[in-house]
Amino acid sequence: YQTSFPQDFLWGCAIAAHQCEGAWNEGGKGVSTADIARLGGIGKVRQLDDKVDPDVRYPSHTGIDFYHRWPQDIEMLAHLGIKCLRLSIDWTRIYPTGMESKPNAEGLRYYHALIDTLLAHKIEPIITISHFEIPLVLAQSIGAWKNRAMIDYYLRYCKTLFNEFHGKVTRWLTFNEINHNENTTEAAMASAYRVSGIRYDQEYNIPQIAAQSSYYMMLATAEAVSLAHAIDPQNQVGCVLALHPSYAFDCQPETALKSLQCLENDLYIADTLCHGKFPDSKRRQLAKRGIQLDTKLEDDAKFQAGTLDFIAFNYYSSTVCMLDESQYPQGNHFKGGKNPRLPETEWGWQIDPTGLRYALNLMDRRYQLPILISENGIGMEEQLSGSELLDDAPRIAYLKAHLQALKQALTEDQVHCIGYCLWSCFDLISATTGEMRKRYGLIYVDQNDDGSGTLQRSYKKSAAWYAQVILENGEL
Ligand code: BGP
Repeated sequence: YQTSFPQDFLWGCAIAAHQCEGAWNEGGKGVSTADIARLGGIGKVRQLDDKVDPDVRYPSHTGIDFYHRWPQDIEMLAHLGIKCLRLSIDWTRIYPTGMESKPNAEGLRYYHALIDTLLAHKIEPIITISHFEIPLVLAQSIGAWKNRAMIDYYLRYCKTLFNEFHGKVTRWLTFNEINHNENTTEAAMASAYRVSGIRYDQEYNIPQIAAQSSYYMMLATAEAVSLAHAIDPQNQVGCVLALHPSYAFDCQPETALKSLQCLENDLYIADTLCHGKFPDSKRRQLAKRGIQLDTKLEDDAKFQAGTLDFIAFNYYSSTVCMLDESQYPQGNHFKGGKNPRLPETEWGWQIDPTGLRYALNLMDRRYQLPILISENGIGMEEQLSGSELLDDAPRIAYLKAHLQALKQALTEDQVHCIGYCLWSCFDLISATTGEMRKRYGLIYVDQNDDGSGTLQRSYKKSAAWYAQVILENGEL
């Protein structure tokens, strides 16, 4: 049994291409759905354009210039002693429109160089295949994941990656926050769009389209697992969930029931991917709501053959379930109410380390698969003054409390967790708001919302703290 963190525990960080790379039209890259998302402004969700407007500054177009600065950036990470870096490959660097028959050699060269450098530093690359960006041409011509044809385009892209990085990468993640595709409340529609490339604001039968597109993404995941195993039996494939435990607000049994139903509804995707079967109850529930899925007989065998090797989840906050949803705060990123017992960040994300332990227990018992915490961290407004080391004590406190909860899950609950990817090593573009002002990094990046920064990097105090945690293998 476990008495501490395992020796081979994957201490790491996570980033995503469109939030850091920039160079949106270099190296033969095509335009992605992320490249038309405007800056939302202070705490505001980003709005989408139909095409790139030359008069607008889109945050993904410059990011933090990782595309040009990665050699120094990796060097800085290597000093922290991290064991893995979860990074995404931008689909449009490999297939600019998603529809080409041959991949873009320049895009592949870039990722080869990056991955080779990580390996040279003994940092394992864990690759997210689709992290909130899809070739815009695919989104606009075939409706992205609304269309079954997406599966073939996605698998063509996957096959290229599995073949190219054979022997270099063995851990893969098919989608980031796949379950967010069904979070189609008005406030969260943009995050659903990020996952599936579907303009829910322009759809009239949202429940049908959300269920159908999730079905196709699940099928694509199962097929990607089988493909990855066929190309290299060493390959391990997971998929990332967004997990935010939803506690019943009061002691009413009805609230507890509703909270259970919300959870079940959120987890049916992971159930399908881990158990290899689309749940019968979900099928009946959909039918009752008049939702007919486009399914094929052979799909069932594909689900069965392509179950995940491990499960991954991002955890930032818990939320509360209330019977009266009109009490939910407007514009809340997480569907739910506020927990009066918990503090929150400047962006209203409630801080709950026990929620991480809760999520770990839930995943472990339900799926009995190795778990990767694929993201966890805190977004804060921070200002660097002169050459002083930025003292981000609240971040250290946040991380420490969450790592303590993780340790309890490992040692007291005997949960099987293989790694922790901190979001993030660098300050980068916020996915929901597009802001730079919402900083997550262990490393400060001098970049502003208007793009006026010098892009210079400097360690914050949390960087040295995390390096020490890694050195002591989690002895806090
Ligand atoms: C997760 C995303 C990340 C990241 C993080 C923080 O949902 O997977 O891409 O951005 O949230 O969110 P934000 O940047 O919106 O604060």
